[in-house]
Amino acid sequence: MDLKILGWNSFFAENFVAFEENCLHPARIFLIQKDTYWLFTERGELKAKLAGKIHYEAKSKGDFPAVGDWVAISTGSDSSLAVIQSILPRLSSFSRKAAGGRKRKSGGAVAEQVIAANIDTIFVVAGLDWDFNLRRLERYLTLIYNSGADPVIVLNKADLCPESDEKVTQVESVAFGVPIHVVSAKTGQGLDEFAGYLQGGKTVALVGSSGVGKSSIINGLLGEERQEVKPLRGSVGKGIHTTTRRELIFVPTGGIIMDNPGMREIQLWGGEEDLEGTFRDIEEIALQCRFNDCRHESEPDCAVLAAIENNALDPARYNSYLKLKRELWYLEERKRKPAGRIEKEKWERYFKK
Ligand SMILES: Nc1nc2c(ncn2[C@@H]2O[C@H](COP(=O)(O)OP(=O)(O)OP(=O)(O)O)[C@@H](O)[C@H]2O)c(=O)[nH]1
Ligand SMILES: [Mg+2]
Ligand SMILES: [Zn+2]
Repeated sequence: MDLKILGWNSFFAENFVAFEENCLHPARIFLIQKDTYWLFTERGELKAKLAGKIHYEAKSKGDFPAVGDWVAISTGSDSSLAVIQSILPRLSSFSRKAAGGRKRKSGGAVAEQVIAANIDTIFVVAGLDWDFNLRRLERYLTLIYNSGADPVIVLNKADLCPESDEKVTQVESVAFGVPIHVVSAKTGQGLDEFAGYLQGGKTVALVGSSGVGKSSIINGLLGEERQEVKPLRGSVGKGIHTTTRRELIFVPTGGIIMDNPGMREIQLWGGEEDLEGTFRDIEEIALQCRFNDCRHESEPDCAVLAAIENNALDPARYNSYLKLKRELWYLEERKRKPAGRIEKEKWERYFKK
């Protein structure tokens, strides 16, 4: 396989020089099954294990390879089982906070879960039927702005919703400058618009709730029923995932596409600065606040609160902004301190008032 078609570029080549001297080969992970890593390489597909060194040195989940990662591998004499010796730096990484924090009440460290690495464009797929939620879109966009990939919004199932214009307008009001495509995996409407993102060497990923039609869109683009799709009579929207693995798939007309299981928990990972992209309108209004560090909660001469008063800003969007901001703040704090201490300090502050 030609590495360029796999997404190889000068960034990875520069970072690979040192490994090349050690006779290692470049490879890209397209699937992970437990401890087995499936790779695309110049010589075709290979199976690999992780070198013990990566296990020892990993400080958190985020230090392990993810689907989409470029890695440096050594191949044994029989070259059937390769060993991943190192992960190349990522051009982008789509991450969320690892789920399962609730059990660790005592406050373990927060961990990053890298869902996909080196993705150029992330498509947030929403259904024009039941799965339509602007607040969830804001959450996805915030994660994508943190990832370094470009966001695109795909509104699927256009065949079920003849009045899509109004929904497009609603989406436009929360996603500034983000391309929006109205498609139907069922009729094929709009699928040709994907071609622009899927040129050779480009990797795109589809994310969104279960049942919105991610796998159906991929099948439509491939022209074959490669991905399993939820049977029609199945209870759509009950949170049962049809797709259970993340995988990179070659599109015959060019590019690589990644299918994902539906995401139930979209726990933010990133910093408050990621909100700037998602809430450009609010950030712009905030330039008029009296205080530079205005939190837009109760400060005098707050332009954001004034905008809500004047019906220039939707209170639901404002609340979503505050909620995501608090979440990111809390995440920052937890990266530095255990959860128990943050709670304690919060109460101490409360009683001092
Ligand atoms: N009417 C209509 N139905 C669609 C369309 N796209 C997908 N569906 C149906 O929606 C259901 C869910 O589609 P999937 O492709 O399995 O959804 P998914 O997003 O991959 O779901 P998970 O793999 O669980 O995350 C299936 O019954 C599809 O046939 C569409 O454009 N129009
Ligand atoms: Mg699927
Ligand atoms: Zn303000």
